Amino acid sequence: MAPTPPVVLTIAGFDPSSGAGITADIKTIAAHGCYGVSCITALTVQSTRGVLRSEPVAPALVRETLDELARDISIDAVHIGMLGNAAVATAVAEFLARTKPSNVVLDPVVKSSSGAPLLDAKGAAVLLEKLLPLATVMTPNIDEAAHLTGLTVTNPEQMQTAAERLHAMGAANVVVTGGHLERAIDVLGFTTPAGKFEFELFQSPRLRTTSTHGTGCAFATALACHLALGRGIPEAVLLTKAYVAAAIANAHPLGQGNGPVHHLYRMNQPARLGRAAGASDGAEH
Ligand code: PXL
Repeated sequence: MAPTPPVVLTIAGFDPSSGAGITADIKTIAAHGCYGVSCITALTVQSTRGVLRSEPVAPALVRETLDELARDISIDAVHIGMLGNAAVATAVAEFLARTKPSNVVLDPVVKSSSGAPLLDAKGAAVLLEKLLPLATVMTPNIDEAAHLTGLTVTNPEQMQTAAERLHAMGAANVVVTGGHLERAIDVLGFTTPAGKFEFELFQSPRLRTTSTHGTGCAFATALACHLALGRGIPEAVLLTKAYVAAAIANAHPLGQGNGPVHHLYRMNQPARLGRAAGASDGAEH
């Protein structure tokens, strides 16, 4: 019998164009050789051209879905994306407090890249008060880091200050992603085994493309997969950054707006020569 892969639970919204949200997350999880289970927090009406509207799911449905999944399946990591409103965010926070899963990646989704609100103001307060202390790692982009801390965040020094502030607010580890800076720079603030909060900078050339829909979701979900696979946080961030860069670089044009990244780009890559027969096609990054 084949061994059971690590199970990653994604709690997020539904994007019908599958660039972001639940269906995109399932692709990312599959790309990492993990098994994905999911809980939808909100439906959105959107395409590559942007979000037209969103409708949160009843909080009781979220609570019951999460409880039933956790009763049935052992979950190795949780990814949290769009939450929609305070009631859903509270249901998710209560689930985490009740079941204490290891490896919780919190992507504090506040707005879509086209500017549509994906979390209301009360929801943002619940995220900061209840979810942030329960997260293993939080993955704000520079706009989300600025929104949540009230700081100006436009360069690596300010990204570090924002990470420090979010850590002081209760987040154990924080990656501030800066994909749209001149160079794609991510700043990781992480708690060492000795309890010190240290920083590491990850840099790569910025990719000039419009195929960027879903980069935040892909980043946070890939990070959850690497944690589920047992990797430490700095290594997990390094591999996650490489995965997202390759998913952007291998994207195909789709739609009239910002097209999706190619979550499953590895399926199009020829098998490497010289690999041992029967070697697993595992997800190295
Ligand atoms: O990228 C943020 C995001 C997250 N989740 C869902 C989304 C979006 C952006 O559009 O639709 C469901």
